Amino acid sequence: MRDAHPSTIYLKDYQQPAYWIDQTELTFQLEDDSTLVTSRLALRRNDSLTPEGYLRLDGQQLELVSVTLDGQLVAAEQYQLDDESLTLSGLQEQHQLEIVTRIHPDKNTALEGLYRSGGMYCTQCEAEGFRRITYYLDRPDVMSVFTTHIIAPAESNPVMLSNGNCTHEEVLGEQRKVTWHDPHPKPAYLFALVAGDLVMHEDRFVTMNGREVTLRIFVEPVNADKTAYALDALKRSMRWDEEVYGREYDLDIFMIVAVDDFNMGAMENKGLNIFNSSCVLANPATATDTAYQRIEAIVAHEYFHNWSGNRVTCRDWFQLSLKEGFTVFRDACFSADMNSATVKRIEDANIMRTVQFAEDGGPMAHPVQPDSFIEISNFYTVTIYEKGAEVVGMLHKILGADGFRKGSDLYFERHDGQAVTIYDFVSAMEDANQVDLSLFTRWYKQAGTPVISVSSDYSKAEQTLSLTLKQNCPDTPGQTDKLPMWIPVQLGLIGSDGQDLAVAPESADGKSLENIWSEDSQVLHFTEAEETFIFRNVTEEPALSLFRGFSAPVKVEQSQSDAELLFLLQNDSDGFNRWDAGQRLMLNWIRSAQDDEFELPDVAVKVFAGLLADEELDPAMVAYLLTLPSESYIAEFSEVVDPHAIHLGRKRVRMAMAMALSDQFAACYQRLTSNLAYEPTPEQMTRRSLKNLALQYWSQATCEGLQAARHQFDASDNMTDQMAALSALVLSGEHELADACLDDFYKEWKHDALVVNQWLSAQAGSCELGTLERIQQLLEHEAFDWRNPNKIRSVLGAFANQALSFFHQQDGAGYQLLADAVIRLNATNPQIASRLLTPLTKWRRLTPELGDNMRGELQRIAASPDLSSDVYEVVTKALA
Ligand code: B3K
Ligand code: ZN
Repeated sequence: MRDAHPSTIYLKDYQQPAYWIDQTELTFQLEDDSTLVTSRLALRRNDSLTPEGYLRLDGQQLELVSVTLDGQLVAAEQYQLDDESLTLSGLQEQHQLEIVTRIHPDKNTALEGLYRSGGMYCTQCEAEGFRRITYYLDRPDVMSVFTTHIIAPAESNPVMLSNGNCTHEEVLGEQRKVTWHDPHPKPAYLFALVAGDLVMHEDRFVTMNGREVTLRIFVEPVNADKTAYALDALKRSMRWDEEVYGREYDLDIFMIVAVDDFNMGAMENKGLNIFNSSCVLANPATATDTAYQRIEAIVAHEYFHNWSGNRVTCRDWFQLSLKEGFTVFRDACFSADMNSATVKRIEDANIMRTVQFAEDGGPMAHPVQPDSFIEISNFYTVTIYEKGAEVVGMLHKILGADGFRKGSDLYFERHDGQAVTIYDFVSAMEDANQVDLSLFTRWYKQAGTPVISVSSDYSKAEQTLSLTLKQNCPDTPGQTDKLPMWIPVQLGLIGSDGQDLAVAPESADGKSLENIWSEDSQVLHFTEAEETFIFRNVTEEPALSLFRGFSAPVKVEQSQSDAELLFLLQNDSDGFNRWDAGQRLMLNWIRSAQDDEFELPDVAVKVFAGLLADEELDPAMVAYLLTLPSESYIAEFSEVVDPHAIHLGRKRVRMAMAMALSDQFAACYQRLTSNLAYEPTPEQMTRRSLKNLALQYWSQATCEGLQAARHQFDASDNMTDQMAALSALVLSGEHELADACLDDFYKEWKHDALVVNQWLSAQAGSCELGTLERIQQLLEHEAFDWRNPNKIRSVLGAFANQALSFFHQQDGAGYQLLADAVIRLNATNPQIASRLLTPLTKWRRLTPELGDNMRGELQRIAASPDLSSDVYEVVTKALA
């Protein structure tokens, strides 16, 4: 635990390191209750700085055994040691430094550095975990060539892995020694080690230049039948990165290891990716389609980091979005290519609008390139990742696919093997395309979500449409008076026949066409606080379709009648905006549904019935068009958040849809039910998504629907259908039936941790079943484990983020339960504790009584002893 008031680190204070570490040779002796780490470093003074001759190495929770400089033992009086560092002085230009430390992987519950998960050893070093292994310059701009020796009991560790290529293996009595060498210089955060009793599946990939690469996935023996899909996704990712970015893999072997106890999804360690088992393991009986898609995306994401992150890395952690935003953009394009591009866009916009806009409007709001932080672990956020990806996506839109590729080629060529900044990325884009993107860089510096207000005026006589856009970005902590951003507005004007009209804009301020309009992408460049654009030869008053494809991460204020929205829902040639129009319509209904008698307008029923019967449309797209906005999405579109009113309004509209369209849902369900054996193909997945949505509505409205759900629950041979049926039964409010099925489900699946996690969250995230006693029981259940982040997320994460109306129960007991968990986890796993806190930071948006109760719990956490820097930062910012 760090001291009570950890300090703030500023981007403006960045300085290069005093020394470079050219070579790092590590020896791990894995013993029963501890591990001895010997680190030999080849140090070279950084000549670009005034030589000071002293070196401060980062280190935490380490037992220092010895320090040897150029073969001479250094006495304790000759170095300084504290809880965070080891400092040596009087140094020369070059040295060989050897440091021996002892660490305790068994006792490491924070899951940073070297720890044990089940029977295996594994590491997590990003961002600052390496300093829990040995004293080091634990910063991403220090890139070193690593050689790693692992010595461990042979019997319990038949597998011993590290980065790079395996160069040596020998048996030393009952021990085995394995050596790995990684020729690519890398920062310490990309170091990895794994040892244990694992089984391996192997495949091959031949790169575009004909080199053969060995691919291996290591899992615990019990999961041996769950590796095929990840291997397949890996090969598709490798091919895609060659085809779309010209990037080839650069080692002879690429390994993935599945680990049960892991703080996040996965980690891109060079040549040795480590995955949370939930993000890599799947077979049809245990994993849902959603899990398959998540695996495909995360395998790709971690693989793509090999170039965007590893070969070219970040100079400092303020540049985190350099690798994360770019890599999320890359994995999103990959998923869009593998599945439906429109559906992927809808999913991403949903995350932006529910989670990122909330972060951007709350106490933890920060720019894509933050100026400061207390604890870097708190900055692995939706702003850095998803908003960062949106910003890269806007560059792609502005430059076009070819221009963007020229820019990325130049970026990789210019900076290969370097640790660079976000501006180096933007400069490569500028230089390759000869454009000035300085205005665009405001997206990296200014936090907050711009709000765009739209007004338009059509003149029949002049056949002109004038469109006025205003932008305003609200204040965020530490930032006021924001400057206008460069906002790409992809648009269409739709005639009464549903067809797009030809668009030819002019600037009312006399700007040239090339400065305001990209013909190829139909993008209007909006760059001032307020601008008017004139469209001529518009023969009839068109329907406005703005921000097609979610072309910028902004909020739009535009008044359109329900009739216009229905027209767009039916006719827009842009699938994303069809969905968006439907969501806006549903939001209007949810707000206006005063009682249980609420009914859908007849005209809307006809439109939805038409969608359900339309066999030409992508079924997954239809499923999204008929899905109500989630409660958190609705909350983000509300001035003051009243979770109970939101829940009630949404439930009324859901029932109204279920009742009005029950025959159509039944027919759709029957049409899409098939006897084909389960396959995780896009074709099957899209059909299942609509089939199961239809089942959900149908089972709300009728006994036949409920029976169909029960039947599907009993009869299905795959987890997608079984879980969808279980969720429909839980949602139906038939408690006895739901509980009986939940019991059966647990009996069937209690041996499989990943399935049990789904079972935990199906209950904890349900408002229908929700009582705090149930959450308490789940926390005490034999399947629950406070050391396992997946279990914590499945119960407490689902409870606080999904079951809103009972998390926000009036007396504050839901908040208290979460705060108790945060305080408990603060002592064992600060990263997870801090993540769980997010729902408690939203008190300012709530109705006053709820807000007061929530703030009280934050104050209680703030006053509890020994706060980690992770929890300290979030709590103090939320209360500020
Ligand atoms: N880079 C890792 C995240 C590390 C999180 C450290 N707290 C996974 C990823 O984004 O690919
Ligand atoms: Zn990443």
